[in-house]
Amino acid sequence: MALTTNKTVLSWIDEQVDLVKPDKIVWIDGSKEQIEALRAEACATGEIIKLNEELLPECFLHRTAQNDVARVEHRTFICTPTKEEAGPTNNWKDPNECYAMLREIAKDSYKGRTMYVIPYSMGPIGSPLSKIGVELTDSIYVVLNMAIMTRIGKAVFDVLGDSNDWVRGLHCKCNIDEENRYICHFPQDNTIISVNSGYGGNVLLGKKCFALRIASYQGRNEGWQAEHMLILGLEKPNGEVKYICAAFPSACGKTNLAMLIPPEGYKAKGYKVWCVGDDIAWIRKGADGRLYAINPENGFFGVAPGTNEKSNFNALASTKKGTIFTNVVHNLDDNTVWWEGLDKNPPKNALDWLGNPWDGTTSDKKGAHPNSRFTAPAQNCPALSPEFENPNGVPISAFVFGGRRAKLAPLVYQAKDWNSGVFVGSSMASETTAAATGAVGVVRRDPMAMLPFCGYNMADYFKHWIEIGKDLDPEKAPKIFNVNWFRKDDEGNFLWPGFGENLRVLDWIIDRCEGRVDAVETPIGYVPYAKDINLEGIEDEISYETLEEILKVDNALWKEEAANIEEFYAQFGDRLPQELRDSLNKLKAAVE
Ligand code: GTP
Ligand code: SPV
Ligand code: MN
Repeated sequence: MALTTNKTVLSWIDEQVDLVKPDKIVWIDGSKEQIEALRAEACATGEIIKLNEELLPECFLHRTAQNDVARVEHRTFICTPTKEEAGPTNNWKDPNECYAMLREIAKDSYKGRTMYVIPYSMGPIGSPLSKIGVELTDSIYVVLNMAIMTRIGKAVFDVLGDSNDWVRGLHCKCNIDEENRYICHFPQDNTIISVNSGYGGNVLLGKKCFALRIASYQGRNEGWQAEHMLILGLEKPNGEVKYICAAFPSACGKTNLAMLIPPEGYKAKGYKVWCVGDDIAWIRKGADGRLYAINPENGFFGVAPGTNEKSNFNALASTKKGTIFTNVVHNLDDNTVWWEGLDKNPPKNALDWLGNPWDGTTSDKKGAHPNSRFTAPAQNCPALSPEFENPNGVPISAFVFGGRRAKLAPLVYQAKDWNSGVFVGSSMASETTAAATGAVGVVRRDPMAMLPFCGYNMADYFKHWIEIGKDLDPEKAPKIFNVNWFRKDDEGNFLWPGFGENLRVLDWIIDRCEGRVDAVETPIGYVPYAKDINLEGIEDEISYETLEEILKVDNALWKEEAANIEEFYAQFGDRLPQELRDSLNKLKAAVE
């Protein structure tokens, strides 16, 4: 039975039904009974495996196809009427040609299958900052993941009413054929079509496709921002909480930072970190003239490898109930899961992420895929912010950019003003990770961590950032910073201990926002005096000299960097905002 009378929804679904020809249609109402029935059905077909109910209640394991383990950036398209609107950093297809191609692929693909209709809200249902989508899928795995990652069910349609303001999403597994895999966005039509994949970012259409690609386009037109950013609240001993949004590229530490546990000394003083979000932020100016952010998601789709009690206690705790694990090791002895970096005891009797026998010691092959993930309910997180459901979001004090740079960028620096901050974000670069298919460890420019996620011309996106700043009272505008947890020595060892210790840097950032600490002025911005980064308790992990080393700005290296940025900027031609060109010229002059 249809859960809505909204004509725009019903007629669109009719069209899709005509195209893909499902055997039956199931409307997802969000009820516990329906979810349980779907879990049982997916267990019966082997699509998911029920894990140990005592140790991991309501948790499941899923294995994707071997050729379908990460986002596919080269098969992701922004289908705006002109190529210029998509810009030089996006793949583009003509919308009409793309629709025709996709129709051919999707045609009859639900034959013998069920169409699930998922109404979902990105952001708290009914919040003025939230938006609604409907995803059609032939995958129970997608339904179960969307039920964790978003707010789903009938209440969403109730809020939508007769409105046409919702995002259409069609997902067809087809044959998981790599050669015919396409993740396509039609920003002008509020439409997403994803075919031939069953992997997270390609098929959970509320996430990257809607909440970043489509939403960034909507945000530009409507005066707000959709960003690839975590949101955290830093509580000081006096009880005051300051909020930070941070953009790091995929698998560069957002989940870790968002759920950080303060080092012992800080904990004792009363410091706490509250997690509002670990991947996406929707940001809008509030009535008081400050920027406010909500997390549009309702769960965490986190990188499993490396997650352990020490590196991210809160993330691990979040996975203990109601979680779906994808492409990790299946421990057959106790029917639980394992991944590299969980602990030092790989199971002896296990299956690897492909489902092949694996014993953790004799094989040199990894047991879990490097991009294996957990889908965990946000409510499980012990550090979840009390503001998580606040429909108006949280006020932002600082924006932080960062990436993996083995040599160049100092541990932290502050941009001199908003526009220089936009320059810092626009020229961000990072070594690539396993989150997308393709080479790993190659330095690429990834502006604001949005390279794979910007739904329109990146130069116009930069312009949007500049415009947002013009509209803010500089006193109320978030201050902008850059961090780099990934500086390495010549042997390839990380110089900064990272993880929980990153609080030491956040503390400096908030002190800067409050005007409580001086800094050294350099060609790239304000860098801390080494004495102002507290090393108490980690002196055996990092010496004062090493700290000084990773705070240094090497003009010769920055000269190269500036030349590199200029090269990157060239592709945007005249569309690049003059403000960024000015910032680049200032940097060039300063390091000369
Ligand atoms: P997406 O979900 O892909 O957007 O990524 P994310 O940014 O949330 O990534 P996540 O926090 O899961 O980062 C995972 C990787 O970053 C793991 O390999 C971690 O070990 C590593 N990492 C996170 N924080 C730190 C840190 O402070 N120092 C070092 N050296 N590595 C870190
Ligand atoms: C990322 O790659 O940035 C992710 C994971 O957060 S995915 O949802 O697959 O895009
Ligand atoms: Mn991400």
